[in-house]
Amino acid sequence: MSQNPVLRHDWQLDEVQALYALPFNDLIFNAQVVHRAHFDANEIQISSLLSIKTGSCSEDCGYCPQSARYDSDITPEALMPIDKVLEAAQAAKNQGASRFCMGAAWRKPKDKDIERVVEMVQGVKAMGLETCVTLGMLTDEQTLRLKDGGLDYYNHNLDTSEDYYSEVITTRTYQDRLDTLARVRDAGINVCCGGIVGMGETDVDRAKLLQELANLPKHPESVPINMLVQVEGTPLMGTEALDPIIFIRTVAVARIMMPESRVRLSAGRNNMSDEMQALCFLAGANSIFYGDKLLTTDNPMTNQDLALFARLGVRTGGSSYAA
Ligand code: SAM
Ligand code: DTB
Ligand code: SF4
Repeated sequence: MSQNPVLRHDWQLDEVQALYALPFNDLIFNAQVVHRAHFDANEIQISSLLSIKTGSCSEDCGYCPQSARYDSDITPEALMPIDKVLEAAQAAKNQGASRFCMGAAWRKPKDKDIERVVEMVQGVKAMGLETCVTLGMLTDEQTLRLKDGGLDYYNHNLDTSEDYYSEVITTRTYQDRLDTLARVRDAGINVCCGGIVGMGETDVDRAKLLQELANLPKHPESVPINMLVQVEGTPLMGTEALDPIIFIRTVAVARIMMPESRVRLSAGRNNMSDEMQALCFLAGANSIFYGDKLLTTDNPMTNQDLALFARLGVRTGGSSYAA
């Protein structure tokens, strides 16, 4: 359990729903108060993503263009050579990223994959970047190997509520995800865990997702809130778009429930106006994915993000390493 008395892990569903139901101005005000008590309100942390192994995934996540089961037009690629990964990390650092997140389209990695990923982690860390990987389900031994290799963060999302989960993914269970998250936490690796909204889930599902995240034994250090990126060929293509105000409310409720976590405005920014992103920052988001690509889909161009930050008077920062 967390030692900090401000951090709660006993949220009840009706309390989360009550936050969601606040008048918008009251919700944003409350989120700002919490945000300012824990963070510099004008500073945003930026992470860059790289897909180190793309496509041909055996899982059936209904949102994902990398599943082998769906006919999206991505080109599958084997695990990247280390020099190419380090080149991309250097470019991300030169553009100002403080964390480099490497994603692989695996259900679970093989032990020999872990050795190659550890080499990548060590190379990226040597550049002074924080490291994050997202590789699917892990065994105890693999988790400890990543920790010994110096990994800072592991990303593994709950994605949605336990109730809605089986509508989206059938090839692994919610409990499988919780088990991997517990391994990562127990190994002493920082946890990056959030979800996706706009997948056709209900208000209750969104509240339950946040309840699940905040009631983990320790809040994830990073909480990515993704807006579904609808990709042609995936089952979730054509889902009714989520009201942007509900997305902003989700960010604000996450901020209030997990006061010390970096809430990341994650996938979906390419379809958001500057004004909507500004409202997300006002609601307490203080991290973004930065760089022209997410894993396989487009993200805003870096110069567009830097221009928005300049207009908002936002500074980048938040790394645990010296710049
Ligand atoms: N294969 C690993 C896994 O699923 O755990 C790691 C990579 S996977 C692509 C990482 C996360 O990206 C998923 O858990 C999901 O939350 C997010 N994601 C994937 N496709 C997305 C989409 N179309 N829109 C929004 N988020 C997406
Ligand atoms: C997360 O929560 N979102 C990122 C990262 N963690 C790995 C991935 C978003 C992927 C969006 C679809 C794509 O580009 O393939
Ligand atoms: Fe595979 Fe991850 Fe995509 Fe699911 S989200 S299909 S596990 S790459």
